[in-house]
Amino acid sequence: ESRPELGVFTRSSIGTFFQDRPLLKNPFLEDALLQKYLSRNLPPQILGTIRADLAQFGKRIVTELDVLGQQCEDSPPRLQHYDAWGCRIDRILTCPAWARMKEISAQEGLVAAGYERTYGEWSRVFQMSKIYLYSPSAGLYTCPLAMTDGAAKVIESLGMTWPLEKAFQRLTCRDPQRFWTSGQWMTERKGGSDVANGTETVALPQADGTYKLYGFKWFTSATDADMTLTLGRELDEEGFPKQGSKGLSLFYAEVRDEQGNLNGIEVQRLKDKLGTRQVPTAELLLDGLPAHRISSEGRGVASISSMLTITRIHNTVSAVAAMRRIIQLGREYAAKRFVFGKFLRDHALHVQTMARMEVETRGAFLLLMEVCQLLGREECGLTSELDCHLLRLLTPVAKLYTGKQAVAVVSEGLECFGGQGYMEDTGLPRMLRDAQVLSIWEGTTNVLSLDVLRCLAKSNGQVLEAFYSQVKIKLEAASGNQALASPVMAVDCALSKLGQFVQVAARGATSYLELAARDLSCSLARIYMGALLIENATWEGASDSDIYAATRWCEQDLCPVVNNKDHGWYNPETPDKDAMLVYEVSPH
Ligand code: UCC
Ligand code: FAD
Repeated sequence: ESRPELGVFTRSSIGTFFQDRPLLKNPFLEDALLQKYLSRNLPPQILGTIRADLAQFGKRIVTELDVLGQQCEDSPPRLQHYDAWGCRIDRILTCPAWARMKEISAQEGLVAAGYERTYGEWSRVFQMSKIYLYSPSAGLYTCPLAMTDGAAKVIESLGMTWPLEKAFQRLTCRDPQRFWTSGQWMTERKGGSDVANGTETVALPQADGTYKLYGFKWFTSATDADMTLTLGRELDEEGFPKQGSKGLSLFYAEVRDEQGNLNGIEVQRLKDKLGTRQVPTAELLLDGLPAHRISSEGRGVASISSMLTITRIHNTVSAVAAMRRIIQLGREYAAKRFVFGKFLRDHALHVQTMARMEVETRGAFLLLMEVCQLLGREECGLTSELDCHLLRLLTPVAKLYTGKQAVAVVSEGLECFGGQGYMEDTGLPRMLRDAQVLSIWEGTTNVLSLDVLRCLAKSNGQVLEAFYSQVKIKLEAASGNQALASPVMAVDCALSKLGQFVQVAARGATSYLELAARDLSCSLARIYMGALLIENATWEGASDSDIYAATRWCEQDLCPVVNNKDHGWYNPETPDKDAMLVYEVSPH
């Protein structure tokens, strides 16, 4: 019997086995669902061009952008308060890769594509597909792009009066030298959710009709932006700030003057964050920031809501993209990692784990694309009233549900790499740290659930009507398809339960609905995703895996709000019981 070669483990020799790393392959070519979605939906005359653009961009992600994204992570922004001669400069220093991302974003039209509308109603699907491929490699440059897109949308909605016309051109151009990014400064120390009561910033009118803003913005991301949209209060006749939501107006401000110095802004400090470390997020003192009021007086929140719609859709893009990327890497790794006598991909239990992640991702992806499709149609004037209601409802539903899914799926995804999934230099842990913010910024899960309630309540039943009829249309298209009989029945049954719940709940107290808001939003998400998976599986080009995905999705509780109601979770005594549980005092 030959002795093992012990020499390989001595001195500087550390063994001969090295695990092959998971390779990033062209994320477009690797994404069967995206490709099928495009083939199913896009008109033939644009399909080829869009596919070619995405395939080319996918290649660029692998060969160029992914490395830049990692550099953004490795060289986080810094704040330089003073120059060598003691002058206060508050310069935010970002790395060359971050600057390069700005140039590439302009060249690739990552914002522009949404406004050029080259592909008509499909322009948003095209733009968001591109950002979806880019996001996991973007070093979070998707954050400024989201706000830039949102600002362009606000300007387009409000109309292009001076100086907004110039800003709009900059935000939506493809010329890297002229391209601007925007901030979105809404959060102050007293409140990021409760903006109406949390905003202390005051807007002092100037003789020329402009304003100067004085206040403190507690979170401002991508603070290296060129301009921003922000909220402030005007003064009443006695000189006091007008209170509440109706006291807030929307302002446009340019962050720097022509010499590049900050315009009446002091950067207090940069935030020390769990994730999104690539992005500078700062606390800002506004000390006379020159600004233009761009909403009518007191219509600040309503006017910035179109920005919220866009940034929440971008948030959904990032959530789904993170799930898709961890699965792409995970399945690559599973074909290379050899344990217990076979590759991971041949261990049924491992593949079952990944299949569960895949089903979540498919549901999330289809909901994302549905929202993008609706947005694109709305922007081309092609939406019915029903479509508009649906877009209003599905935007917060998609944001809140996919934000939570992303954390769960990416966390499970890290485990697929074993200990390596926990090692910073693999680049994998960053994905989990970055995913965690998706359920916090742009409205937390609870706050968006209340937004869902508000939008249901405001429309006199029409929003829910839109939801129902869309789900029904999708189910009817699958009727007669034996392979889909079981998921169709499950969604139909959940829809009826939801209907009964809403009818009863609408007659109850507001507190009842408030307690149910999160479960209701979750039910809306699961039912709609079920209908979309069924619709996707009904297409003639669908595969067996599409049918299987729809079946698996619909085996879960699609309408948890009803089960939880039956458990008495929303009863008048429940809040006290919940408080008892949370605030139990130690007996010693
Ligand atoms: O977090 C932020 C940036 C992070 C970095 C960028 C990430 C990009 C994405 C990721 C990519 C990687 S910026 C901060 C975001 N902050 C929030 O999302 C705030 C969360 N809070 C809310 O959403 C609240 O629901 C508020 C602030 C909107 C509620 O405020 P009020 O004052 O209570 O407002 P009201 O009275 O409910 O609404 C005032 C008006 C109403 O219209 P009218 O007056 O005509 O009846 C509402 O219907 O605004 C309308 N409105 C909306 N309209 C309110 N929300 C909406 C909406 N979502 N859509 C349409
Ligand atoms: P709070 O409102 O204090 O919420 C605390 C908790 O209470 C949450 O769990 C929330 O769900 C819950 N809650 C609040 N109200 C209710 C209610 N009525 N019913 C039930 N539960 C409720 N903001 C900007 O304006 N611009 C930016 O660029 C920006 N960048 C950010 C970057 C990062 C990395 C982070 C983490 C945040 C950023 N924010 C930004 C702020 C972000 O939008 C807010 O943190 C977020 O909206 C929540 O507000 P808050 O922190 O005040 O939390």
